[in-house]
Amino acid sequence: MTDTIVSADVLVTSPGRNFVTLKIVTASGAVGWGDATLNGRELAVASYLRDHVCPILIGRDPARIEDTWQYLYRGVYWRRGPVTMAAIGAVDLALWDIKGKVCGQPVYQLLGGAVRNRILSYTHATGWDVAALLDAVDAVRDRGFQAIRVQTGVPGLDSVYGVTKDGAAYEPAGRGAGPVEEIWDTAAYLRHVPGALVQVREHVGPNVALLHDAHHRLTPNEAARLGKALEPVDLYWLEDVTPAENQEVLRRVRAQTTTPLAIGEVFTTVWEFQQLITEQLIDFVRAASSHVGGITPLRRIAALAEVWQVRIAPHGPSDVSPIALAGATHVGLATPNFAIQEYMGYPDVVHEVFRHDWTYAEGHLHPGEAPGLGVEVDEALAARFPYERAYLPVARRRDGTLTDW
Ligand code: KDG
Ligand code: MG
Repeated sequence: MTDTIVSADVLVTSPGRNFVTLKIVTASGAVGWGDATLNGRELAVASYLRDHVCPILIGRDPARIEDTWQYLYRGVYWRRGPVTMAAIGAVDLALWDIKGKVCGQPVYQLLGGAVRNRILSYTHATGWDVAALLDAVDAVRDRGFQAIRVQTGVPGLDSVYGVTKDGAAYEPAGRGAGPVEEIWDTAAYLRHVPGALVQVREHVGPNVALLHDAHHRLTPNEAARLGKALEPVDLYWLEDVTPAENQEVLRRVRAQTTTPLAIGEVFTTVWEFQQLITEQLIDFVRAASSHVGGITPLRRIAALAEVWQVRIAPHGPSDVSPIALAGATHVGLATPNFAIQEYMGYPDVVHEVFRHDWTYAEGHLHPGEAPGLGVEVDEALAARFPYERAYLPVARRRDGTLTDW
């Protein structure tokens, strides 16, 4: 018998940081959860869903996941873009959750079953100076991580992407009336980072995977210089070396360095990855299961990438909710060219609002065996944390020019 969607509602909650969550309920009583969080623009996605998407979901067959994806992507005419794709991603995640629950199977089984026993994951180590960074690296190794993203402060700068002065977890979104403004100096960064990362490599030895995120700030030539300078560090990857636009520039970077490149947390469709994958300009795709429009397109990207020996490694910072993280881990367990999952971690209260079956142990994640995605939202607890306006920072050069953050 065909089931139908009877309600679709959006919850905005802020247990330490903002999350936007979609709840879809069917006539048979199945409940599906999706993540629609877009850091710093949360309410735009909430409105897109509430005002435009939720009304047209009512009465649809929840089993028709691909058709609903096409309906919301092609059917909108004004397609693509992070707001649209995060909204579609939430619907897609919620429908996979429902399909799993209806079938009594974890989503990874519906994707073809496990191709590995567990998923390698990496977390962040942050230190304002090298000594603090080495302590942070030791601390995350003590928690079992064998893959670590390392970010360090830069002499002469007051704030640096990914780094806290007190070693606390880095959370870029700041609550308040407007974005914090940071001063950025690429030359100082390029002078400092290679030497700092060489010291990290010497400290951990050859067997720990080290990653670094340049966060969109370099020109192609600067990126090539950094990639070359980091070759002795033997990075697992260097991430987002150049801004998202103008993908041709990666050809120049690629021709100059063998340091592996990871790109794509801000890309929202398979088409934005097409050139990067088919020209093998990158080694790792960073798409999140939410921002790229759900599990359905993430698998499509993975299939294209597999043909070109590119691997996928979904985005998993604190602004990707435990629901989208669950989506990524189900894909990860069932997808051969899945490499590694970012797991920045969450404060305890987030684990209480989003009760999840996925687990972390010894540097690895597993999606669990609960039917669907395996995440249930405690709505009463979520309601105790109303939305708080928050923005990502903006960056300016020393002369005041706005630059990429
Ligand atoms: O919202 C911005 C964050 O998601 C981003 O800064 C995190 O670059 C990031 C990463 O690789 O986790
Ligand atoms: Mg990144």
